[in-house]
Amino acid sequence: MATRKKVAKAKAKATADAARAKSPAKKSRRKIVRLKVKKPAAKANGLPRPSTKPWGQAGRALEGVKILDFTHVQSGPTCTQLLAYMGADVIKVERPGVGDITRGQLRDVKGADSLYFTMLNGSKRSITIDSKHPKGKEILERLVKQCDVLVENFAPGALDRMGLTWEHINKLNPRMIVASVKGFGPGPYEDCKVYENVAQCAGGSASTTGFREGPPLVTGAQIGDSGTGLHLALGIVAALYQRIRSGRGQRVLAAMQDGVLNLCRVKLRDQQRLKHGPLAEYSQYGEGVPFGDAVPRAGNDSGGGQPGWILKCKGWETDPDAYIYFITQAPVWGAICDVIGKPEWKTDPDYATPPARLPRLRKIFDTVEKWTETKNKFEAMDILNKYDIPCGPILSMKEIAEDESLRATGTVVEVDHPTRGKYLTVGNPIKMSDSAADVRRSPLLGEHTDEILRKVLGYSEKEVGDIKQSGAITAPDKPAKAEAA
Ligand code: CAO
Repeated sequence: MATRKKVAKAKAKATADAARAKSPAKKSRRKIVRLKVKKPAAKANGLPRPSTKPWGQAGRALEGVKILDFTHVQSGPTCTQLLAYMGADVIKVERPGVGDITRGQLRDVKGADSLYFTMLNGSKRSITIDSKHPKGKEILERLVKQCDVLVENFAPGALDRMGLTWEHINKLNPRMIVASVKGFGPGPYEDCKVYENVAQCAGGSASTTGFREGPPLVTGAQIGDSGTGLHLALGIVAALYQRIRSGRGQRVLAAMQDGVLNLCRVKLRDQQRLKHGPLAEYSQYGEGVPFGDAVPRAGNDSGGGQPGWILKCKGWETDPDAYIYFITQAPVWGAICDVIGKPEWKTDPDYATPPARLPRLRKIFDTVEKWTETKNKFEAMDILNKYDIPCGPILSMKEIAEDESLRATGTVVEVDHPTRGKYLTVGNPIKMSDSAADVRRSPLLGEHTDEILRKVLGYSEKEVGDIKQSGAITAPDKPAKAEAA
């Protein structure tokens, strides 16, 4: 019966083919079809045809990417929060009952997650899993199979001790990217635990920050933690792109020492320049202070070829932030002279050219300061900007928190949290015209455990019940005590 049907079908197809070959009308239609296929380069470079959807409605940049977020404290969470802002589904795995240690650090509202935690873990989902419990290990392995990227910043060796070695992960899911922040890369310090300031010191920042007469200084910007998180995010996105071609994952490592050094590269530049003579743009050159064999601390000297300094503005006696950064950019030297009431400096050979000014920077900035002290920092900005003189007010955190324009661009965002109420967070500093930032509040500890077990990992009602009974996702009777900050 089936054979007879097949023969009849084949006959019918042959008749139709013959008829199509004979009919000129049909022939031309076939031609048109061929032309249609040839004409538009629908998949130029293997890319799909440009979306016709309105901007911002074609999904977010990282939509569809699942991240197993095994990060804590600051460096790792910064990385995964950025990926979440860009649309990745970030599943944060936390220890039952305790969670990320920062939930309880520097608490300002009793009983609520700290701002330390909430500002670094927005737009993520939280699942609690005891990674050392046999059932917990099983759940983690399911997550490894489901996710695209595992991000972690445990102390060296901690992930291996959980049984999640690279070899094992790669066997479970050859497409998985395993991304880590560590304090140091391979070498004498690779086993060390590292926090922000250690990285600033080991990466060249502390030695080159501060005033010549004072000790090394750490900066307020978290270049070791958040800076390295940013580096890691870039590595992850590049690895995801490479995976499209290679089909396989890879390990991505961002060491905090390396990240800090990358941000201090101008100082390594200056270290090499020292071999060829003094660094003329450093104020100590003009002050006649000899250079040693390592790059010195340069106070508020600007790092580039255009000398700059921080100058007092009106009110500096009582307001610690009444200052402006002022740059004596060469192309606007004439305008600077006019504004500060020194028109004669435009032609005076001691001041008219950049090389002539270098040994006199202290005197120049003292004179400019006499002018800036007569204006508040915003008045000075208004005047200087009219002449394209590069400058910037020293903005306090209070002023930044209240800045309307930063709110308008989504760089500062207010979100609402169920236990602490409204708080400010930093949104995505990277603006994308077709991928609006997805900035949401941070999750409560284990808020999404149930939904992830069921919807992401496909556990049945009974299995979820068994998992709850097992103790793999709940706090032990006597919860581990979170360490103080
Ligand atoms: N279930 C069970 N155990 C868990 C767990 C979970 N869900 N999550 C973490 N743990 C365990 C780890 O397995 C580890 O146990 P072992 O030491 O027995 O292997 C333990 O918690 C502690 O992890 P840790 O050593 O990473 O944490 P720490 O507080 O002692 O150290 C830090 C913190 C930041 C110094 C260290 O993680 C580190 O050096 N990380 C790399 C560099 C880094 O990112 N530093 C920046 C931090 S931000 O300032």
